[in-house]
Amino acid sequence: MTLAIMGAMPEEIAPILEKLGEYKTTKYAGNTYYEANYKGIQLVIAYSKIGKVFSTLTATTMCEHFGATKLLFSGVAGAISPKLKVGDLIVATKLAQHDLDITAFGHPFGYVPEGSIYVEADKELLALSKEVALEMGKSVQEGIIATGDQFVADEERKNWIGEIFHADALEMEGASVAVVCDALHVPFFILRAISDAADMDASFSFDEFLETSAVESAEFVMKMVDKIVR
Ligand code: 3QA
Repeated sequence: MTLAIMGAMPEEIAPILEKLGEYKTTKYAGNTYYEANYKGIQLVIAYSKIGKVFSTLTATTMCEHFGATKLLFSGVAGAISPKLKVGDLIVATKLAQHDLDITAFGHPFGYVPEGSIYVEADKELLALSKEVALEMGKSVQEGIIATGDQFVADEERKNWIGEIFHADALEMEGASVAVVCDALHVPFFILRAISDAADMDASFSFDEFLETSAVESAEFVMKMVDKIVR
């Protein structure tokens, strides 16, 4: 089995690479992929670069070129739900693209023909994450994540995304990874630790908490890997 672990930014996968120590490095289509043997399974790890297009390329490459049969995403997100504070973890139950808009034709936001507004995460991986949360004594929220090619630093935009998509957090890669994995029938799991509240202070908060929140997320994802291996 090959398990993919993906992030968008270098900071999001650095804590994972640190845990592995030894790995093989391959360049492919403008990204670096790290392959390692971990407790008897193959891991392929990469950061995509920011946004839906790069994350689509990386998720596709991990599945189609490196043969990943499960994909875990680890990273940070902006909070929409006031219950989510910096450092808190959110597991996506389903994801939507908040910037996909053909409403001029009477379609709802996030929808295009032959697509769907939401893509649901793998139920088994969600169940596993509950076990991990219990064992770690961590409170992990499940919720809807909205994705778009925009760093949201605006209360109004954030609230709009929250209302239209019932989203609890937002980021820039989850839904595109979800679309790829869903289309290729690869079970996926998207985990994010909050780095900011997508408001006017978002960029400062993000800069301050990117690293610590990325570590929170990475530690949880590695516990997930340990569960999958057993
Ligand atoms: C945005 C990163 C992108 O990969 C999405 C972080 C956290 N808070 C967010 C918010 N709106 C949208 N997404 C997020 N990730 C980084 S842009 C700054 C890059 O700096 C999730 C996320 N409020 C690079 C140095 O110049």
